[in-house]
This record gives sequence, C-alpha cells and structure tokens, in this order.
Amino acid sequence: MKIQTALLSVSDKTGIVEFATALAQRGIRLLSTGGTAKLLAQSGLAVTEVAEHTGSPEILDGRVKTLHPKIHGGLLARRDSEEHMQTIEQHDIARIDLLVVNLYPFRETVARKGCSFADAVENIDIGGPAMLRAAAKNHGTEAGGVTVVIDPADYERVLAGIDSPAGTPSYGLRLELAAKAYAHTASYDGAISSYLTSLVQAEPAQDAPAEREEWPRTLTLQIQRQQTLRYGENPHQTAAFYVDPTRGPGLLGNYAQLQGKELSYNNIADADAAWECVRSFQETACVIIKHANPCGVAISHDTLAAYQQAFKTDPTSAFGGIIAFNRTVDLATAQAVSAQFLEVLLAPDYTAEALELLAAKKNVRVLKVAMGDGANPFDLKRVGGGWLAQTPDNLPLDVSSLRVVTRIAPTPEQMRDLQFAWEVAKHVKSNAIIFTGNGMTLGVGAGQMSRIDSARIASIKAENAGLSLKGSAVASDAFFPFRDGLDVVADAGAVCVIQPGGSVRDDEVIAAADERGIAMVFTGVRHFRH
Ligand code: 93A
Repeated sequence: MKIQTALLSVSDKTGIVEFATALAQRGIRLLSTGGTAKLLAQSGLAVTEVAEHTGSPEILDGRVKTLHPKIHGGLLARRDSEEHMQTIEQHDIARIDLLVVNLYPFRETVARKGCSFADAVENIDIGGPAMLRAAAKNHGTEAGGVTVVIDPADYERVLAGIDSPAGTPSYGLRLELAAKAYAHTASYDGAISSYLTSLVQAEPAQDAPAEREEWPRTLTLQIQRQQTLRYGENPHQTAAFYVDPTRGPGLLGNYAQLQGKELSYNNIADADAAWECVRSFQETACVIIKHANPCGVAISHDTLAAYQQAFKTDPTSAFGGIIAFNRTVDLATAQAVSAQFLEVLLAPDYTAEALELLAAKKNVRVLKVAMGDGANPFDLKRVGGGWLAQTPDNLPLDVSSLRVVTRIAPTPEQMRDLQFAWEVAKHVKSNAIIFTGNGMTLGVGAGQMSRIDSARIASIKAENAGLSLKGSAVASDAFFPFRDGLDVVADAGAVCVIQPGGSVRDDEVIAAADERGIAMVFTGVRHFRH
C-alpha cells in the first residue's frame, strides 16, 4: 500500500521542512497541527490543518488537537481487514499511513532552572503519545501498515522506502520504527513519573530517623540489557546481564573481554566480587574468588608476589577460580597464573607480552576492567514480591576511631595485618573470620551460620594449606557473641584481633583476650554481607 497521507506534528522541528517537501514532491498529502502546519505553510507547502481535517477546532489551549476518531481511526484501521477499511469509509475517515511525531520537550522543560509546576504539567504531551502508540501498534504486516517516525535521523530511510517499488518502507523498517516509538513513549512517561515522584512528600514513618525519608517512594531503574547469557546460576535457568547506562567507565559493566569463552552468569557474579575486593586496596593486590568469596587475598610489592601469596592461602579452592589484580599484569604474573586452572582473569591492563602468553590459553576469559573510584548508589536484593534497597557497604576504615580494648596493644606491624584482615572481611560472606599475616590471608572462614564454626573452618583451612597461624592477626566481620570464638582463634595461634565490639558480653570477650595475651581493637562498625 503506497503512502497517501502523512500526519506531521513535531516539537523538534529539525529537518521537518525538508522532509515534508520531499513527501509533497512524491504526491503525499500533508496533515499537520498548529505550529508545524504554520511552519510548513510558510515554506510554501500545501498543508491541511488537523482542525480542518477533523472539523473540530483545537480546544483547551491545544490540549485537544489530534484526539479525534478521524485521526485515530485513520491510524488504527487494519490495512488487511476489509471490515476495517469499510468502516473508515463509512465514517469518512482517511487512512494515515505515515505519522511523524516527537513529543513536547518535557525533560528539557523540567531541567530548566525555575521551571514552574504549571509549565511542567503543560508539557505533558497526551495527543502525541496516543498517536505514536496507535501508529506503532498498527505497523502492520508484510502486506502493509503504518510507518511511525519520532527521530529526524530516520527521515532519510523512510524516504528511501517510499522511493522503493512498494512505495512504502519495508516491514522490517516499520517494525524497527514501531519499537523505537514505544521506547520513546516509555522513557517519556518515565521522566514524568520521576518528576512527579520527586514532588511527593514521603510520609515520615513514626519514630523514624530523618535520613529514612531519603528513600524515594518509587525507584525507577533505567537499566539496559548488555547481553543475554547462556544460562543462569544453573543450566535450567535463563539469564541476562543488564547494565546501568548512566554510569561512566570504571564499572564492571564496562569490561572489555580480550579473549576466552563467553562469560557465564556465575563468572560475572564472581568477577564482580573479585573486582569490588581488589579495587579496595591501595597497594598492589591479588584476589582469588570462588563462589563469590575470596579464597586468597594478598598485597605485595608486585603482582607476581601478590598472586603467589594469595594462591598459598588455599590452593585447593583456587582451582577454577577467578583471579583479579588492581595493577597491570606482566609476563611473569601471566606465566604464574597460567600454571593453574582458572575461569576468569581480571585486571585494569596487561602488558603485550602477557597477552601474547595468555592467548595460548584459549579458554581463559581475560577481562580488562578499570578499577573506578565510585560505588553503585544503592544495592538491590530480590525478595518475594519486592526488593530490598540499601546504600552500599563502602565505609572506609577510620583508623582514628579504632579503640584498643585490651591490656596490650597491637604492634604497628600487627596493626597493618589487622587492617588488611578487616578489609578482606568486608568482602567475605558472613559470618566471616579471616586470619592474616605479612599482607596475606592465612585462613578464610566464610558464610557460616555460627561465628565459632567460621573460626574453626578458617583455622582448619590454614592447617590444610600447611600455613602456620602462630603470631597471626584475625578479623571478625561482626562481634564475638561469646568468648568461645575468641578461644578458637587464640588456640590456633592468633595474637591480635580486630572486631566491631558491641556485644552484651564484650566484657567477657575482652577478659578472655587479656587472659590469652591477645591485643584486641574495636572498630565500632560491622560489615555483614549476606
Ligand atoms: O496537548 S496535546 O497533548 N494534545 C493533543 O491532542 C496533541 N496532538 C499533538 N499535544 C498534542 N500534540 C503534540 O503537539 C505533538 O506531540 C507535538 O509535540 C506537538 C506539535 O504541536 P505544533 O504542531 O502545534 O507545534
């Protein structure tokens, strides 16, 4: 079906005169609304005002211009239905085969300084989205349908379609433009909703601290699918990776995969855990992740040494792990890493020699990810029927607020090990107990339901790896509720402990530390991670 009638109603008038001229030259009849019609007429084009076409004047200050059966019937009548075609004929409704609309500039209006509420409301376009949705719905079939255009950048392609033997853009183009129109109306409504939500006064919860009101009534997420994944956490689940396009570079979503098999759902989740952990260190660091938990972390003078130390913590678990660095990976480090089975290697960069060597290990996924300095604005967790939202746990350790609670204080060297252990503990699932010494993890107890079991597991793991815990430092992500956990780490050989404090039995735990000759510091902050 050749295009006979086009309706043009645009706020962004870029290129509209040229486009309308080209349409008129091809014998297409032009319908248009007030301002657009005026501009076209001034340019010498023959144009029929919508008001004249419908026989209904624009009313209510232009709020009702195109909301008329002559417009919506002309857009919505199915081209492949005889009945629809007869109906529009009976009602003297002409087909509208091409719709060119872009909406009132709502976003731009509310972004302007001093924009009044009345101005914002008047810029909520009603007739435009109604026409766009109607035309997009009726983009039709191979046999014919309505072409809908919202973007001046698409004018050229539409003209090429009109110039084709079919006299109309192909089905493929109509479909693409319909999808684009719905994306446009969806984001438009999103902007209106965000604006109105920002004006809604949150009802203060009773006895709520003031900051609770900071959370908006509605969270609008504008996340975009980056890739579909082969499957989810398990092969019977389907999955995709969505990223936040508003965030700049330096986030995991902006990784570049330099080689290797396609990333899996678990690879991305673990790479994120690795990236979050490794980027929290100022010193050259290496983190090895398994099932979202660090199974080895070390800081050292170079990447090779950091890797060798991190690997020693738990060589059994490191098998098939995800290895992350916060510095450029060099040849020696790539060589060492390649000697073990690994799923993903992640770093801000690689030397050319390192990449050359890694290329021989075709299956290893090598990711280049900037370390970044920001955090996500909030964390979301799915629960049945909703989401839990919280600010991220990115509170840095405030060394000045550390409180030594025991008779003996840690030495400066022990203090460094405690701080390192504390940083690692933040990235280990609760309950977390971390033994460290000389800038490396010696035993990691993760994800247990009781703290004492985490302490036992951490010391058993150190023993299995052949590491001595004599003279080690220990971090606990939350307080020891009883002295028993402290006794376990003391029995294993720890000489200093860092923990939040705050238990009703702190006195009992401090007395136990003094009794065992342990230096203990309280942070006053805990780092649960579930
Ligand atoms: O006020 S509206 O919501 N009511 C309508 O019936 C209507 N029809 C088209 N706004 C309406 N439009 C919008 O007018 C279009 O979406 C377009 O943005 C604008 C073009 O107006 P003009 O041609 O007068 O500049």
